[in-house]
This record gives sequence, structure tokens and C-alpha cells, in this order.
Amino acid sequence: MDIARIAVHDSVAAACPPAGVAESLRGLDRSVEVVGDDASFDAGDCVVTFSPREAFLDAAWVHGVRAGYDAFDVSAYEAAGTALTNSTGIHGDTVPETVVGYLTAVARRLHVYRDRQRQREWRQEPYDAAFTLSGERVCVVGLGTIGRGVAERADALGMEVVGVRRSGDPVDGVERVYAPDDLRAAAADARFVVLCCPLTEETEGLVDAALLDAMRADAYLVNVARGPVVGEDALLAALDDGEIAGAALDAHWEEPLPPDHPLWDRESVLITPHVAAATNRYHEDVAALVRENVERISRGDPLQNRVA
Ligand code: NDP
Ligand code: 7N6
Repeated sequence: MDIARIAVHDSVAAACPPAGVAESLRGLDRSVEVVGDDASFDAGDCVVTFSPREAFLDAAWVHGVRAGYDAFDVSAYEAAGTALTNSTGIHGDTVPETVVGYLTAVARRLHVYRDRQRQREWRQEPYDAAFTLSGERVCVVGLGTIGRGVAERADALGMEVVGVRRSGDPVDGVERVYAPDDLRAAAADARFVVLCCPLTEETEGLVDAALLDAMRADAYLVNVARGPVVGEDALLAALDDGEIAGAALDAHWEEPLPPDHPLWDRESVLITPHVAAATNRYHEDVAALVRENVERISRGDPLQNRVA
């Protein structure tokens, strides 16, 4: 593979300014341009994109600016002989910091007081509503870049951390690592269950009625993974029936979440519009991954983060 041109697709705007990514790549000895859907591609092209397009299969290599590549048809890339790389590895601070924000807001009731501030309402929560994160158990589902970042921070806050990953291999700061088949046992005693796994055939609907039923009545579900990892109807029913105490959701079944969705009105649910990874340096982080792989191609080394 030999890359002559890097085409930054304008769909990248969903994550960061495409021109910022292009500017951060200027130092490479390659032509770099921002392109739209009218562009065509050939075997000398790398496309940097947020969303897939059929035409990208004509390029040599496509880089997705997200860690999750569930929107891409991996087998089509393999059949076309087009390399596909993702952006895992750059969300180890952003998403975990957002998760710490959710946990802290819930435990210290900050979201409730912010709502009351809007009404100029001076009203304290009942005595037993607030708690400390220290001593509480968190179950981190998926212990990759994001899950490890969550585990490390939760451990530093004095939380008891357990986790779930495919391999079951141990992770620093995680007291016990469970295999996916043991998810229910892992989640049952946790005050927080934090989803940090990819959306795959195995994880779609992972959080179903049975899992929500097994969770503590005072537990919170945090989803920074993908909406369909959680059963939508199951979550709504669990909140209605008091099977869990609440949720913090960054990833949704439909994005944008429709204005009439029943979750918007719930005080016990924190909703963010898929921004857990937002940062003013996202363009630089993506460019660093692309630059590293352009250099690897020059050296004849295998691509980093290759998924097809
Ligand atoms: P990684 O690839 O670094 O980690 C994924 C982890 O999930 C691994 O530990 C893996 O296990 C584990 N895993 C895979 N399948 C299962 C399963 N069936 N049950 C339990 N664990 C499983 O990815 P990242 O941490 O970078 O990102 C994770 C996901 O988070 C992305 O795929 C994306 O969907 C989402 N994301 C969301 C963002 C947002 O803005 N909200 C931002 C970035 C990512 P093992 O280690 O054993 O392989
Ligand atoms: C865009 C983050 C991912 O999978 O969903 C996220 O990386 C996108 C800022």
C-alpha cells in the first residue's frame, strides 16, 4: 500500500472540524484535502471519516474517527481489500472523566440541584438521598481503553471495582474480572454498572430485563457504549417499576433522541447527546493515529488499530 492522498470526509464534522484534522496532517509529505460525497477514491487514497460510504471501498485505507466501528460493514472491506482502522486508544481520559461526572452528580445529587436552580428553588434533598462514591461498588463492562480509564479513576475515588471482559484477564485496580457469561453475577451487587463495550452481535441487548431485575434497586446504569447494548423497553420498564434507581445515558437507540422520548422528563435519568468523548483536541488525537499509520505504511509495518 502506498498513500499519496489523505481525504478527510466532511462527515468528520460530527466529531471535530474536518479542517482541523487536515491542518494537523499537513506536516506529512502527502496531499491532504477535505472532501464531500462528490469525491471519488483510488488505490493511493486514505479516507478519514466519521460515517461509512460505499465509495470508500475504492480507497486503499479508511480510518474511522470513532472507536466504535459498528456502522461499518467489516466484511465488505475485507472483500474489497480495503484496510479499515478505528480510533480506539484516544478516549482514555475524555469518556472516563465524563463517567466520573455522572457518578459524582448522582451520588452528590448535583443534577437535582441544577434543575432546582433553574426554578430558583432552595430545597434540600431528603437526608438519606446523598451518598459517597467511596466504598460503593462499580461494575465496568468492557475493560479496554475506556473501561480501564473508568476503573482507574473509580479505584482512586475509593470505590470497589469489578469488571467484565471477553478474555477475563486481570486489570490493574479491578478487584475481580468476570467473563461475559458471568455478567449477571458481576452486576448484581454493584451500585453502578458502566457500559464501555463495543456494539457487537454478542453485546446487542446485553442489558435486558433479566439483568436489570438482578441489579440492586438503588443501582444506576451508565451507558457510554452504544444505545442498542441496552434494551430500550426493558430499561423504561425497570425505571417505571423501581428495579433500578436511575441511569446516565450518552449513547442512545436513536440519535438525536426524539423530543417526545419518555426518558427526557425523568429526574433520575441524566441524558447527554453523545458527547462523553468531546474535547477541543479531538482533531489532534485523530491526526496522531493517522500519522502513525502513514509512517507505518512507509516502513512496511502493519497498521495500528486495524479492524479489517
Ligand atoms: P476497546 O476495544 O479498547 O475495549 C473494548 C472492551 O470491551 C475490551 O475490554 C473487550 O474485552 C470488551 N468486550 C468486548 N466484547 C465484550 C462482551 N461481550 N462483554 C464484555 N466485554 C466485552 O474499546 P474502547 O474502550 O476504546 O471503546 C469501547 C466502546 O465504547 C466503543 O466500541 C464505542 O462503541 C464506545 N465509545 C463511545 C464513545 C462515546 O462518545 N460515548 C467514545 C468512544 C467509544 P477484551 O479486553 O477481553 O477484548
Ligand atoms: C465522537 C466520539 C466513538 O465510538 O462514539 C464515539 O468513538 C464517537 C466525538
